[in-house]
Amino acid sequence: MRGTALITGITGQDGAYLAAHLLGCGYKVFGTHRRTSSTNFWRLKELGIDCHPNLSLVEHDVTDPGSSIRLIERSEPDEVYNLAAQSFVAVSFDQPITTAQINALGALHLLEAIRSVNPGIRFYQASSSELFGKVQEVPQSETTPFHPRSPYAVSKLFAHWATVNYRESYGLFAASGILFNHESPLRGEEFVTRKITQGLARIRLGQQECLELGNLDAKRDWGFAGEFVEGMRLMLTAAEPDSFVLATGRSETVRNFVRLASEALGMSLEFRGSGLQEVGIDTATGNRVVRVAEKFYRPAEVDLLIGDPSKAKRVLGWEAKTPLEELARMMVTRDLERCQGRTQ
Ligand code: NDP
Ligand code: GDR
Repeated sequence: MRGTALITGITGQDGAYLAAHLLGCGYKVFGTHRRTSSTNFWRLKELGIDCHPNLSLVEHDVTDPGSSIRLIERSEPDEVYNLAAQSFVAVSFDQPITTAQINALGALHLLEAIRSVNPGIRFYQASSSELFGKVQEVPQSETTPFHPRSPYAVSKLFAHWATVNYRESYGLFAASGILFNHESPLRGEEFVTRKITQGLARIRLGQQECLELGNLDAKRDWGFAGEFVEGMRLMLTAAEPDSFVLATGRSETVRNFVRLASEALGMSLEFRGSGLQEVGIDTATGNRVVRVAEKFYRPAEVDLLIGDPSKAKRVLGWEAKTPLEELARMMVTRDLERCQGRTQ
């Protein structure tokens, strides 16, 4: 047995991949999920780990400080991975306080619980490239100044600095992973890559006419989530706690991701017009399959993210391997299967 890991947010994309990775490495894993009226374990099922003998699922909400202490006392982890978050940037503009309570105070509750119960526990905080926000430097690395552009990013900035502060003040092994966007067939449907792969799969099968998107010019550094979670474990098994950027080093526009996903489906799209008038035409049918809708624009946008992962490569031996073309193909293939009603 490698030790015991506690993952908050195990029902999410990264929580599921991380649990599968740690179980594969021989860990005993405790995963937290929120009390809801219906269970949300579909990702754990897709990865075939929902009934794993070394996985225990426990109810917990990171906004409850007392239950965070009891969680740490009862699970007695060697490593805590704090992935729980209100992770959708767009929603954070409508729900800034809930976002801060979960993302900022939630992390602090866990750090306090670790400090009180067992300061020897190693802590991973899921920080984000959204911290960089307004472009200051290209590519962005651990030394690039932060300029958050959303309530989500502001809340994550608090959690990042709290992690650094508990490392410096109390000597906790507290690591912060500044991860650039990472996607997979298990990505939530509202995030742009999955919205695109699911929408195009439905269009391909005649189940949907058109896909409405917001800012097609935004550029993101997209990697495969299954590889990024391996970097999280490497941060907690490193010699020293530190902050690390995980990224691919390649950035593409949302428009180009639409092109890659449509090519993986055997479709060819041509974009015409600009701004809110821009449309994507299926060259085989002449149909307008992509439209731009103002409601998907954000009050403040992060225009360009491209990461410099060289420190992670040098210190942790981590690097992203899956090209974006392969990631897009993986996602559309799974969405086609789902739309056709096949589970495997
Ligand atoms: P998801 O949105 O897929 O998962 C978030 C998880 O947090 C879900 O399990 C959710 O539970 C849980 N959660 C939400 N609120 C609470 C709460 N109050 N108490 C306990 N759990 C809660 O996100 P990802 O898996 O994509 O991301 C994981 C983490 O990494 C997040 O912190 C995110 O902000 C961060 N991150 C993600 C990146 C990415 O590209 N994916 C990049 C950089 C950072 P429920 O299922 O009940 O909603
Ligand atoms: P992001 O991911 O905000 O980068 O946060 P998202 O996929 O939501 O947006 C990426 C970019 O695409 C643009 N966009 C759209 N986005 C969505 N969701 N829907 C649309 O219709 C649409 N059209 C254009 C957005 O404006 C944006 O520029 C993700 C989350 O996982 C965070 O939790 C994480 O911290 C960061 O990645 C790194």
